[in-house]
Amino acid sequence: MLKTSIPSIREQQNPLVCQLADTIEAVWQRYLDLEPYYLPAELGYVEGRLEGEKLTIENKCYQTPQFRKLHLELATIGQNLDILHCVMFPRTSYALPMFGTDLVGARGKISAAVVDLSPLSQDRKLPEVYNSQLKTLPTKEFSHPRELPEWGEIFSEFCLFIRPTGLEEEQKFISIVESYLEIHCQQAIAQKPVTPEQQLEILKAQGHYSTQQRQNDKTRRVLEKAFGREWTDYYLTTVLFDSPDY
Ligand code: BLA
Repeated sequence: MLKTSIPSIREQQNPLVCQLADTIEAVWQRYLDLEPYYLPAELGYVEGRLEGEKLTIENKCYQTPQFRKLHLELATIGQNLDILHCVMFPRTSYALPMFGTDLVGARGKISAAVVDLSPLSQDRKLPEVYNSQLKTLPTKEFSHPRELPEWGEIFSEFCLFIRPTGLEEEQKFISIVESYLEIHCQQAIAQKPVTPEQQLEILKAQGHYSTQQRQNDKTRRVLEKAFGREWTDYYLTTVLFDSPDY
């Protein structure tokens, strides 16, 4: 098992952000055979300035037999904004959906909590084993659902996007993310690799997922203000939402 956490910005973040980060890593370690994934050295820990405030980004990446990249990112901007971003990129030899989650908190309150298992198949549907398990989860029981932006056509009918209000909803969100992850990891380790033709389709579909995600202006704006346009383009296309090249 890989060792977790050298002291990190995690301790200073919104408690829900820390809790979700711990939950994600615990599920990964419970189910998957984690190996390190090396980002370019200068991108593991990054500091910039956003309107006079320090923006710190901390990345953790792994790979496994089924996933080419498991990416967990924590970002913090001054005392104001805490962000958790996580995407699991399957290897193109496995017909698996994309797991993604984003948690954005301002001044102690979470404004956006999103999680999805996004289909990569041509019919844009999740495999039946996913549907039957996901539909039992209490995703409808939140008082402030939020509307997805247009680029969010990549998400499944099980995409949960809310502003959680109160501890109970926050904990329900964490528990739903944990369930999505468990279902996904269990399916992943039971999968057999696909044929080369299917692999090409998966490659294209992953490219489309990343292209759409890169259209999230809210993410881009935060990064551009602190690090500039060029760095942000590089970061969006190599770290946050790259497309596989094999
Ligand atoms: C929204 N993402 C946001 C917001 C910010 C960020 C500031 C607006 C919050 C709000 O409207 O309340 C910022 N997110 C970041 C930054 C990073 C990040 C800086 O991940 C990384 C450094 N985003 C993802 C993933 C998903 C996702 C994996 O990275 C979903 C699987 C979704 N984030 C997502 C969505 C919104 C969002 C759907 C709302 C966008 C909108 O309302 O237009």
